[in-house]
Amino acid sequence: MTLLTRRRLIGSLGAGAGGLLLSGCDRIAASPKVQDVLGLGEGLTMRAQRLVTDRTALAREFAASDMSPVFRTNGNTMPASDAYQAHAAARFADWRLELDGLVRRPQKLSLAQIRAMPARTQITRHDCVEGWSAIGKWTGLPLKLALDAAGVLPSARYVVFHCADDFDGAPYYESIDLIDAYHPQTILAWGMNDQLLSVGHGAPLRLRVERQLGYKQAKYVMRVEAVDSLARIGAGKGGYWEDSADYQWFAAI
Ligand SMILES: Nc1nc2c(c(=O)[nH]1)N[C@H]1C(S)=C(S)[C@@H](COP(=O)(O)O)O[C@H]1N2
Ligand SMILES: [Mo]
Repeated sequence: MTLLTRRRLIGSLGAGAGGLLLSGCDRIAASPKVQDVLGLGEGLTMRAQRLVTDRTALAREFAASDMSPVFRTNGNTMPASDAYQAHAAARFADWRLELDGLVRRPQKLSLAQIRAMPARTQITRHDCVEGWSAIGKWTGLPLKLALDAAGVLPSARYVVFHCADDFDGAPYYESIDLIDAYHPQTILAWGMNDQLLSVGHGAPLRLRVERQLGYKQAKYVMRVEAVDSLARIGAGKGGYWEDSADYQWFAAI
């Protein structure tokens, strides 16, 4: 279901319930009790709307002149695995992004195929919990298009990003819910600041989920998996830092 239909659904549910009550009978609607109920309904609808609106609002986008002269790297800057390093040496020519889990049509996409798909470019601010920020330009495939190509099943609730790197043998991974997955600014970025994404910044593909903090921006994404629960992934909290240092899973900014 698209965000638009979701929003319409909530809107029409609210209008439907109100409409039913109002069209019923003026005499009943005039009684204080019924007015309470109507008031409550309206409040709930508004709160539901606001929740949805907040989740779908766009992160601020900046002008080229706002871009940081230096965008530092953080966390892992070169996955240790031989397989990754062989792919990097070959400029990811034989590398494939896997897209599987709760999907109708599992995909294996080459970097060339991904770059041939429609791309979005956005200049946004990256905020790391360690206390630094940087404004950079990201270009990549809207995650929605990748998910639509695979046909996400109705039972899916989250999207997991499996990365090539690890910390002491624990693989880096991250996850987001479907609202963030279908958000228009959520992209699998292959370009940064008008260049191909460097290894330090997560080549060949890294997640940009612009409404959330730095550690959610998974680098070295090898596999995208649609799941119905995060319980069986890693230690079950939805991400490497969530599992190992109790970072918040929902790291909205
Ligand atoms: N795979 C992977 N993704 C990662 C990390 C990491 O160590 N490994 N570090 C995270 C953190 S804490 C931050 S702030 C950003 C840093 O991205 P950058 O190196 O492009 O600045 O990547 C995030 N994504
Ligand atoms: Mo970070």
